[in-house]
Amino acid sequence: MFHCGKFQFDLKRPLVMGIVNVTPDSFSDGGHHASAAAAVSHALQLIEAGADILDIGGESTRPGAASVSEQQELDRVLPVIEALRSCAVPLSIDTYKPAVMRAAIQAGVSMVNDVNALQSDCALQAVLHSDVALCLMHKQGTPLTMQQRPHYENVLDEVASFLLERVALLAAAGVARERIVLDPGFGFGKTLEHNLVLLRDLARLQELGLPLLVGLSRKSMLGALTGREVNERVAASVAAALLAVQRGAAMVRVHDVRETVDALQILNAVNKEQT
Ligand code: PT1
Repeated sequence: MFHCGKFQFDLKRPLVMGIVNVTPDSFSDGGHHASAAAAVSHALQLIEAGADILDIGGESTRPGAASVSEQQELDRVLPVIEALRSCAVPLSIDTYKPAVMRAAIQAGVSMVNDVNALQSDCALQAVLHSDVALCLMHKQGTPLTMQQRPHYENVLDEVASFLLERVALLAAAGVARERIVLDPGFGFGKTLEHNLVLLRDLARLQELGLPLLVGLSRKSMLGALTGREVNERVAASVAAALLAVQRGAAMVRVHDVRETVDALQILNAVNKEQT
């Protein structure tokens, strides 16, 4: 069982997390979704398309992205959370800032998705006395510089031991395992080869015994493999999501919800026949 605020999932089928960006640089049309109203209407479309959960983010963490102030991030995400709080699916806040976590939990989110794995000062305290789910992600470096010279002796071992360490810390603080999902952090301080190794051997991370979340949607890794620009990576993203689920991912974080749901329905039908 995966506990996500007042929601629960048995994880018998993979979950689709729809991405709701409230950042002006997120879309090629120069900030169309920057306004809260546009983000909300985009979010409602993702629910309609079959999203199981929505991940709301007010600061881009893609390579080279600049950080935004706490206040700016709050101004972006809070109106969106408030407008969506009574929608049919749980809301996740994509943030590494403790103040944003606190405000988002107060406003009704069911999950905190932290690319910094709750390593910021006070991040653990911000989530401890709540019932929200927690996504702990691995990264090397910070978004501004992480793609400059990623280096690992063994990327799988290093990602696994980092995540295990973070889980142990949360367990020691009294966080129930049912609240935790783990994410290898595709594209966060990884070369194409590192990303491919992680995806190829994702099943090894399953041995950590917690659900895995995978975010590959439209990432540069897919651009490197296909030669396609970011908005032309839908097919590659769907293929990557399908491969991730086949290798054990419990949840995929995607832009293209409808297409991903369709693909997973085929996989689910085929897998059902096996049992
Ligand atoms: C992710 C993720 C995330 N990715 C989780 N949260 C982003 N849990 C934001 C590129 O290489 O994978 N897991 N929140 C977006 N980050 C990136 C990173 C976007 C790399 C693009 C790239 O293009």
